[in-house]
Amino acid sequence: MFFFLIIFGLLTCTLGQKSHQYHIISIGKNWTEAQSYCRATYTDLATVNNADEMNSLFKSISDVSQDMYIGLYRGQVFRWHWSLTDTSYKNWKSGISDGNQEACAVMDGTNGKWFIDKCDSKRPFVCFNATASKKFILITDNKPWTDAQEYCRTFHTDLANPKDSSENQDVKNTAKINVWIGLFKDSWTWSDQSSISFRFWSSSLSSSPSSGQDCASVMVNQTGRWNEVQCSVPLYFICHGDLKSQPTTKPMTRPAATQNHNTTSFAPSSSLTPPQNITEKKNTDTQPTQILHTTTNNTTGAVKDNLILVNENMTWLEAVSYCRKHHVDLVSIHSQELQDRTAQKATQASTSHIWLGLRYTCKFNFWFWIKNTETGCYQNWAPGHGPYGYKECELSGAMESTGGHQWVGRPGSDRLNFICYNCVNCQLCNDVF
Ligand SMILES: *[C@@H]1O[C@H](CO)[C@@H](O)[C@H](O)[C@H]1NC(C)=O
Ligand SMILES: *[C@@H]1O[C@H](CO)[C@@H](O)[C@H](O)[C@H]1NC(C)=O
Ligand SMILES: *[C@@H]1O[C@H](CO)[C@@H](O)[C@H](O)[C@H]1NC(C)=O
Ligand SMILES: *[C@@H]1O[C@H](CO)[C@@H](O)[C@H](O)[C@H]1NC(C)=O
Ligand SMILES: *[C@@H]1O[C@H](CO)[C@@H](O)[C@H](O)[C@H]1NC(C)=O
Ligand SMILES: CC(=O)N[C@H]1CO[C@H](CO)[C@@H](O)[C@@H]1O
Repeated sequence: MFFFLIIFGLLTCTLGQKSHQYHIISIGKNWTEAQSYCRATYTDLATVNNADEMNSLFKSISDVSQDMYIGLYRGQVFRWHWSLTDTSYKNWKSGISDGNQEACAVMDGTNGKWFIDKCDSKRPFVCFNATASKKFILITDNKPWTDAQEYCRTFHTDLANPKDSSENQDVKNTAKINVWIGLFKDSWTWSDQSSISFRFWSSSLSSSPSSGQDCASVMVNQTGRWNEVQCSVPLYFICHGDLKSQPTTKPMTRPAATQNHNTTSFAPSSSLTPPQNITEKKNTDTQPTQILHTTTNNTTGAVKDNLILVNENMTWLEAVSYCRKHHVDLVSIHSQELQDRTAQKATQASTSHIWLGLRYTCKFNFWFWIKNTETGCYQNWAPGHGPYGYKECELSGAMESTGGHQWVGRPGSDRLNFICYNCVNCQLCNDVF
């Protein structure tokens, strides 16, 4: 029963960096209900900044069977956006009348000034290629603006996006005729009011706006391309941001006593016989039933349900023995994602706290996870607990079953419910734990 811990990884934490987290909620809701749900539980309905984010989001939802809402809806006010990246540079012809309606921008090939045209007019265009030695390429086929954008995104990077007068001059010299550039005006607005210009519409959408289709969904059968749908249709949806009521955490610092040790050993008592007739709760989450948390880097396959709440009151050592006998181990939390899933299970415990695989060692004066990985940096201590908090020998880590689900130190002899983990898909286990 002896095992070794690599303490080094646990203590070299880079704190404060959080990846852009998406959460797929597989419950059908209309758009406004979905927005309320995301705002109550996370930050908001999802925003997508660029094609890379969209592609990795799409990879992580490849096993979801229904279309999903994102946070984009048709607003009242039309605003100019760049197809690729927003820049503040402007070079409009004087006297342009700019109504509150859809429009696209044309560059005058004789002087480089911009003017407005209907987006379905057919014109030649200039693409931008980030990897080519010649950045701007003239395409002389006449196309509507969206088809021109699609062409440039397929064969190059995007439509030309001059960010200053020198680049504008380059585009003009490339074109010499009137051409579309990557500037368009629409009324689509993000739920969190961010001004992100990125759009990922399906090319099969009709160009005339269909009445009442004022919300955007991700189409699973079209590699994540967006569709215009009626906001009253119940769909699955995507939220972003951290789970709410997640307090900020203090850094775990390396205590002086450990400077010369980067491994130690810990042996739970092997003489304990786990109690018999244990009742377990598997997959019994009732609210909301089918939440599937997923992050952009495709760990979805492994994370579905490998956490088991054991509704039995045991000491910390009994809990460790129980989990090792029946599953793999007591849960160790190395990420926000795992914290969220553990917290969700914990709400069904009958005790105020649940044991985690977290133990304090008097000998070296620090806290450690019994299952450690190099990636673990996440922590969620309640004030007065953890590395800066109250300490005594035989202290073990527990999570609050409700509220902020913060971690506290409790005497290992307390009797609490606990959460074990299983390897559902062992190939991916190292990604998760
Ligand atoms: C433009 O970039 C793409 C990659 O995005 C590359 O495959 C292609 O060859 C480039 N085109 C030209 C004309 O250089
Ligand atoms: C793709 O999904 C959309 C929206 O759900 C649906 O209208 C369309 O028929 C589907 N297309 C195919 C080829 O399955
Ligand atoms: C969504 O449903 C709620 C009632 O559950 C309703 O009040 C609201 O108007 C609906 N939203 C849309 C956009 O249909
Ligand atoms: C997933 O993302 C987390 C946080 O960004 C990272 O620590 C982890 O290594 C990633 N896993 C994979 C399989 O890429
Ligand atoms: C465990 O302890 C809690 C709180 O003391 C109690 O409500 C619950 O009934 C106990 N469960 C068992 C199985 O003894
Ligand atoms: C698109 C993609 O890479 N999806 C993968 C996500 O992970 C699961 C589980 O390993 C794979 O089966 C998918 O192919």
